[in-house]
This record gives sequence, C-alpha cells and structure tokens, in this order.
Amino acid sequence: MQIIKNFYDPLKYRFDSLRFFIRSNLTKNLSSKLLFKKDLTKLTEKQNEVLLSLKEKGFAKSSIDDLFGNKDEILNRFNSILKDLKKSQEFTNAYKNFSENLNISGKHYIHRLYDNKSFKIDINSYLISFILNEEILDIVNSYFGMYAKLNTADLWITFLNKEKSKRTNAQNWHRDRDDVKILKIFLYLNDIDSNNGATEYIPYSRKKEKYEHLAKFSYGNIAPWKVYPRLDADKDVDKDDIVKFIGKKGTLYFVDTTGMHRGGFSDKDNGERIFGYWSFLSPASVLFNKNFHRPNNDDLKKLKIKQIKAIT
Ligand SMILES: O=C(O)CCC(=O)C(=O)O
Repeated sequence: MQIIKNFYDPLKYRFDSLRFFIRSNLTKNLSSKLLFKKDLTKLTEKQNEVLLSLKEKGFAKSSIDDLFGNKDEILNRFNSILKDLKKSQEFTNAYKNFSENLNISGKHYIHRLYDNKSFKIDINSYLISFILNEEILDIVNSYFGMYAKLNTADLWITFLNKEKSKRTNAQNWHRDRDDVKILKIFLYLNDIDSNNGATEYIPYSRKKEKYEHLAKFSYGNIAPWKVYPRLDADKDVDKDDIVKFIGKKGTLYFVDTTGMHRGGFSDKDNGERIFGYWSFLSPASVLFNKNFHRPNNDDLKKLKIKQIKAIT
C-alpha cells in the first residue's frame, strides 16, 4: 500500500501543479482578471490602507469599526452563534478530547463550527452573508486582481492549556499551499494576545521576498516534512521581523498565508481564542475545500454579481 502511495502522491502532485499552471495562466484566472478590470472598483481610504499593507507585508490589521459602521450589531450576531455553539454536545466533546490528549499530535486543539463535512454550511448563514459584504469583497478582489472565490467560512475556538507544552500541526511554522496567493480573514471574537494564542507571521516571506527561502513553495499535497520545515526562528529570522497578531474583540486581520505563519499556541495561560475564519483562493486553485452549499437559483437571484462570483 505504502509503495503505491509513494508512487502515486508525487505523480498526483505534478499533475495538480500542471493543471494549476494552465488554469492560472490560460483559462480561469485570465478571464476573471479581465472581468474584474472591466468592472473597476473604487476603494475607500480605510479599504485602501488594508490593501496597501497586504500588498507590502502580506498582512493587514483593521477592525469592524474601521470598515463597517454597525460594530455592535455584527458582534451581537456572532455572539449568538457562539452561545449556541458552546451549548452544543459537539463542543463539550471537543473540549474533553482536547483536555485528555494535550500533547498528542493533531488539530483537536481547534474546534471548528463547520468543519464537520457531514453538515455543510448554509449559504444563508450569517457567516456567509457577513463575508459577502462589499467592504470585504472589494479588498479581497483588489488584492487578487480578479474575482476571488470563497473557500471556507467558519468559526474557530482554539483551546489553550499551559500543560500543552508541544506545538502540533499548524502551531509550527508553515506556509499554505492551496494557491500562489491565499487570503485568510480572521474576525476576533475575544481579545487575543500572545497569552491566548495569537497567530505569528513573518512579513516579507512570500515569493520573491526577503524571507522566501524559509520554506519551499508548492501547490498540492506534499510530504509533511516539507509542510512544516525545521525552522529556527531565533536563528533564521530577525526577531523584530516576526509579528504577533494581537488585537481586541472586533479586530480584523487579512493575511496572505503563503507567507510563513504559525498559530494558536500558548504555554502561559489556559483559556481560548475565538475568531471568525474565512479563506479566499483564485478561481484557478485545484485545492478547493468549500464547506458551504452551492446556492440554488432562487438564492442566487437575491445576490449581487460580486457576491455570486465569490461563491459559484
Ligand atoms: O491557528 C492559527 O492561528 C494558524 C492558522 C493557520 O495556520 C491557517 O489557517 O493556515
């Protein structure tokens, strides 16, 4: 079995890379770019600040105060989703599983509202309607230079415990591999600092930037040792060049996760980190993992063209 896998995996990876190259340069992205150029988007000053920071450093910090007028209404909507989530049996089970397996490898330190693929998120959910807001979509599309596609909409609770001394999975430095540009958006639903698992990011670590050498770029499924390179951040990266994504409730981070990042770890405190979580990819990506239903025609009729482009 392992012999077949060793043969099949690299072959599939090469095939996916070729497919991605064609879709990116000749078909999918080209048409999306042309259409986006034709529609011309004008950004507000606040949106522009986000875009400039993203383009320069690979991330931008903003807030729902800055981008939206109705901060309380938005937070109330998310609070009510959160309240139901915390009452659920799945949440209780997830926390128990985490507490009993603190230092075991795996992603059980994160509880995802919609990760369970047997129930896909409804297109009418607030997690979708929030992110399909033009305030957000205009930034996303301007960063990609085309109409980008929503890949995931979710809400994460990261469990923390000072007895968890080992970093596992995405708590190690890595870059994501689903596309040449990937945009993730985090909306903080509690105050987050280095004691409760703020994500860390290395600006200028995308392709052709100062820290590009830290890990290979690839688009597809590759061996785990390539995903999590042995990186000695103290030695390989100037300490002042590492940014911690700290912020109060209501903070928004826009992050290109092809840049080096690691997250959700704290050996100082117990507690939790809670955020809304969305990811966008270009239409060419061959690694979509959409966790929401494709809308039916009646739902589509209720949406604007920018929103339709993001979810179909
Ligand atoms: O838990 C985190 O902050 C890291 C998340 C992450 O690695 C990712 O979304 O790619």
